[in-house]
Amino acid sequence: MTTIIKNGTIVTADLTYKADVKIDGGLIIEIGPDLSGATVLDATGCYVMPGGIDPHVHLEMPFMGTYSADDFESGTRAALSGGTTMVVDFCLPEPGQSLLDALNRWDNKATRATSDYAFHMAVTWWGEQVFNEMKTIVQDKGINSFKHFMAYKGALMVNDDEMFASFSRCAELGALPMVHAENGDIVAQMQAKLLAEGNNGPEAHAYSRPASVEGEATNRAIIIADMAGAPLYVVHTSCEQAHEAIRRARQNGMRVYGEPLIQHLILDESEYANLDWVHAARRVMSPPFRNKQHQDSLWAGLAAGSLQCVATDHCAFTTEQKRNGIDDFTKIPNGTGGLEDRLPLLWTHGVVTGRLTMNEFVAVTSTNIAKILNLYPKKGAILVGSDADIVVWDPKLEKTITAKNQQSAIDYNVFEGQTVRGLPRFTVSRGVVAIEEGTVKTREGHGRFVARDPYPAVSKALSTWKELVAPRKVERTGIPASGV
Ligand code: DUC
Ligand code: ZN
Ligand code: ZN
Ligand code: ZN
Repeated sequence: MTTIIKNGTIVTADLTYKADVKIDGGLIIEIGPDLSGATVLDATGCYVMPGGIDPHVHLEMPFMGTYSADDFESGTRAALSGGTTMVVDFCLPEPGQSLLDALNRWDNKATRATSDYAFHMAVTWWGEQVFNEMKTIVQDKGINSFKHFMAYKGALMVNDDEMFASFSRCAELGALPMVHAENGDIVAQMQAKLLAEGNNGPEAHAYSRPASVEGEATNRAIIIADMAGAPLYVVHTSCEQAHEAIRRARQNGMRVYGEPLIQHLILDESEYANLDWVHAARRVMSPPFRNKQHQDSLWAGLAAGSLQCVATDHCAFTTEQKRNGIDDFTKIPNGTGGLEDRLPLLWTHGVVTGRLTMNEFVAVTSTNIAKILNLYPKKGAILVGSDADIVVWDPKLEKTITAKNQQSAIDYNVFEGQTVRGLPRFTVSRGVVAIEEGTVKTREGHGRFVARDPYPAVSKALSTWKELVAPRKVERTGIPASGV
């Protein structure tokens, strides 16, 4: 049964042209003018783009004494509603726990996914078992990226020697280390000080994690990766200091990637000054929202190519869950949603305003991350042989974002009241129509795990520092006798 996407304009990361797309068996089998087939999806007036890939989500994540509220079913349903056809979640072993045991749990949760998905593995502790299991994870389990938390002291955080050991192992295996870059030691002290001084409200969350703390950790992780001969992916890059470190590293020839979130691009620190505790607490996430200068830096980085991907860090908690921190901001579960709104918001604030071209939009929502995670051209492309993960994007469709008709399981939306222009007319997941003009047709369990191979190239460090760390013993003659 073939499907034709007809009369649309194909937009990829590098081309814009008119053509039809023919789909069979979940794959794109032909691209060209005047194609015909059994089922026709009318794309007149629309852009036909690779479906979005969100490289950073936490579905049913055990965190801060609770679980994030969207599971793989509601989370991927939200994703597809907004034109995202693949998500990458983080498998989180507890400190001391086997990576393979944790992966079993994640495999079970993900059977409910309605879109395709992959995993990053978190390294939350270090030891011989982790060292050994990393090889199995890369070579047998189709996971080629490892996340390290430099914050969340006493829970998920790893220290510098653990990171250096793990990054070095990544370099050997052809895997990509990733970091949540915030100095967790300083954050912990700042939190204690603020609480002791009576600052227990959600605004103190932002005071405890300023931009410099993120900039320091980003710099540190870059140097550790460089010394280990590994590339580095910095998740949720939210400020100029972190962006600057990434720019500088790239200029030095390092493969370092930065990922702004749609939340940081659109929302700012004034949210935490809201007099309504609930309003502010719902927006508590790490890193926190920043000011306009930081936002401008992130937008500039996306246009200039010094930042590569826009993600969500979708980690949604209900108001009831947020209330856990009513007397103590450090107990407010960290996280916000965004899976359904990422593409429409980035189109509205990026493409409609002229800050991004349509091709740059495709690059930062899909193609770049497909290349970075070694998913390309199975994902992130409109090419013959690629998976038919496609969004038929209608630039004239409008809506006002509201929790009343969102797919996410939570009771609010941090973008409530924002009007977006540009929405999916169809979202197609491996050839199957999942969303049609706002009607949800997703199928629980349709999603498949996408295995990723290790990278052949990543262990070749490119840094200008490299020669300084290649040891060469100096052979000396004339060693003086003792007593001289
Ligand atoms: N930040 C959040 O806000 N939530 C999940 C984890 C994280 O790093
Ligand atoms: Zn994080
Ligand atoms: Zn409010
Ligand atoms: Zn995260």
